[in-house]
Amino acid sequence: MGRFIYAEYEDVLSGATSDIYFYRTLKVLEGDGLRDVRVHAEVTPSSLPQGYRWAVFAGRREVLKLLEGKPLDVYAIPEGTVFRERDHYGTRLPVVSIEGPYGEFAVYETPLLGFLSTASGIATKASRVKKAAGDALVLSFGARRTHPAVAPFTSFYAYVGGCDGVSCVKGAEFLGVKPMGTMPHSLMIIYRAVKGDHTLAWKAFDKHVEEDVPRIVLVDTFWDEAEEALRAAESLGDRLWGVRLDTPGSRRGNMADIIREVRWKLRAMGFDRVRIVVSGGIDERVIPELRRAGADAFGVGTAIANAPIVDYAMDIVAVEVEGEWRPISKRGKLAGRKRVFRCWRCMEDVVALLGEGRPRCPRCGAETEELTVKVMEGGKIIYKLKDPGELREYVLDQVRRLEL
Ligand code: PCP
Repeated sequence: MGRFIYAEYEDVLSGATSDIYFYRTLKVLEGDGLRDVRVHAEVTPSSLPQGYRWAVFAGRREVLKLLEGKPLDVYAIPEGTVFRERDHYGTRLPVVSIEGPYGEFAVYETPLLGFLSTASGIATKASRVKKAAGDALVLSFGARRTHPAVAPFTSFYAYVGGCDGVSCVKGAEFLGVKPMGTMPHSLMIIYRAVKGDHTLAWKAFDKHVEEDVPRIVLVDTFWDEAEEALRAAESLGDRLWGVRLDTPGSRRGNMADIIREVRWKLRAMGFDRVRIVVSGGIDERVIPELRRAGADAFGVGTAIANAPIVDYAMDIVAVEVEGEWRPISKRGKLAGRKRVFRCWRCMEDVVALLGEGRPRCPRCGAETEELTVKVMEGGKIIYKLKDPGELREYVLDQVRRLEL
C-alpha cells in the first residue's frame, strides 16, 4: 500500500511542498541571470479570522528551521506576540522580513506561510478559549481532529496559545510536558459488556494507572450524569480528582443545566471538591455559561485543531540595485524596509521605515520599544528560542490585557 500521503521532513526542507509557479519563476530568473538579485520580502497579515480583533504570532521557529543554513538575514517580531492586523495608523504589521538572494528562498514562500498561518490560527484560538476559561483548566484533545502528521504541531501551538495540557503523546514530547487526558467511552463499554458493570472501569483505572495521573472518570456512558458522578465519588472517594461529561449530542438539551445538576448533587452529598471536566463542542463562546454552571475544566478538540488560519501574505518591498535598496512593491502593498515598534503600556504598535527614528506612542506619547529583532544572520539563527512554557506565559500575559 506504500506510505501515508504526507510530506516528510526532507520534503518540506527541499521545497517539495511548494507551488510550481515558484519553480518556474526560478527558471526564468536563472535564465536571465537574475536568480541572486537581493531582495527584502516581508510577511504581513492580510486578514484575521472573522470577529477576531487580535491574533497570536506563531510558527516562527519552524520558519527559522526551514531557512537555516541559507545566505539570508531574517528579522521578525517575537514568537507569541499578540498583534492587531494593522498598526495605529492602519499600516499592516511586517511580522517577518527576509533579506538576501531571492533564489535562495523563493520556493519556501509556500511552506513558510503554511507554518505561520496554521500555527498562528491554532495559538490564537487556544488563547481565546483559555481567555474565556480564565483559571479553569483547558486541555487540548484535538489530535483526532487533524491529520496525524501535524497533530504534534497542533498540540505544540495549542499549548503555546494557552492550553494547560495536551493529550497527544508526540505533541507532549515536543513540548517536554506529560500528556494529559481522562478515559474513553470504550473502556466503560468493555467493563459493562464483560463484567456487567461499567463502574468497575473506574476502579480498574485507579488500580492500574500511574499514581501521578489525576483520576478523572467518564460519567455519561450509560446513566444520568449526576447519578454516575455521585457513584464515582462514592466509589473512589478522595482518589477521585474529577468527573468528565462528554454527553452525546442527542442528550445535550441544556448542557449548563446538566453541569449545574451534577455540581449541586456533588455539593449536596459532600463531594464538592470533585471537579467537573466538560468536553465535546467546546469553544470560547460556550465556556462562560458552562463555567457559571460549575465546570472546572474543558477538553477542547475541534475548535482548536480546526482553528481558522491567520491569513498572511509575503511580498517583496525592496530590491537591492547597484548596492542600493530601492523601495518597490505591488499595488496594495507599502514599499520599503520596515520595523515594528510597540508601546507596551497602551499595547499600541507603530510601523516605521528603516532609518526613521523611534516613534512615540500615538496614545500616551511615551517612547516605544522596537519589537522587530534580527533572528537570523547569513543563515545562522542568532536568537535564543523561548521554551514553550515561557512562550505560553508571554502569550497569556498579553491576552489578559485585551478584550476578546
Ligand atoms: C471526544 C473525545 C474528545 C472530545 C470529544 C473532543 O469524545 O473525548 O476529547 O470533542 P470536540 O472535538 O467536539 O472538541 P468521544 O468521541 O466520545 O471519544 P471518547 O469516548 O474517546 O472520549
